[in-house]
Amino acid sequence: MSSPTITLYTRQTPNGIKISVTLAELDLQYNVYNINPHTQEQKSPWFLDINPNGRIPAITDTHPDDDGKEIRVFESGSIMQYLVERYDTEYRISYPRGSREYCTEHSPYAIQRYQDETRRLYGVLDKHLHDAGTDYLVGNKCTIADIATWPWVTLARWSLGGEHHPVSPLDEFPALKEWEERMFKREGVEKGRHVPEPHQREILRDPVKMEAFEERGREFYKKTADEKEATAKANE
Ligand SMILES: N[C@@H](CCC(=O)N[C@@H](CS)C(=O)NCC(=O)O)C(=O)O
Repeated sequence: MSSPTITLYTRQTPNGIKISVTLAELDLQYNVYNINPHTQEQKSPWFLDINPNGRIPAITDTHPDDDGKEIRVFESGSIMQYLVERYDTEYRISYPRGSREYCTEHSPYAIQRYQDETRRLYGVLDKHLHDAGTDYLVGNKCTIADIATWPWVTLARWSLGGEHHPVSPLDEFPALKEWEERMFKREGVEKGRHVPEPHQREILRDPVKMEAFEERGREFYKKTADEKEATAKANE
């Protein structure tokens, strides 16, 4: 088998696994580079050459049809679009073109605003799935629309407020909950969701693991804030 032409630069986040799930659903071989956020590797010059926006995910692809030229793509939506346009020739997770079909300061206002918005969007998805009566967001096959959405829905407990929320936050959205589980059972989702580290779905469903997970997050953001303060003081 020839070596993969695609390298995925990522870490374990919802935007990151959109891409690893897409790659898995398309049965594509690829290399993985695990970006280290603790050293701000996503802002390092070599990575900014790939994504000037300094965020993951990003991919590079050196496809034989491009005469050995490396293609660089960033923004999860654009990457998914690139992958299906180039590699989903049988429209397994897409449709033909033209067819129908965080902050270191605690801000209660911002948190409330985004949690309310998330709840509203879950409601929109739930109603759509209920009214359409389809297995997936667009028809009865899993497409990139489902893959882009699932990573954010499966982490609902986190998006809606962690420890302040019941263990099954999707209970109020029955059609969405059913769809989340249907997606979860897909082989490609299972294969892609653990890249480059184990996925957090199980952690968020276990109150003890959840507390440890949140504590790690609090420590990380405190350390970042302390470092920022120390740098500001040193520059005074
Ligand atoms: N709109 C972008 C969002 C990318 C994004 O926010 N990535 C986060 C991880 S999910 C990141 O790299 N954060 C680190 C930083 O902002 O420095 C996409 O969909 O790709």
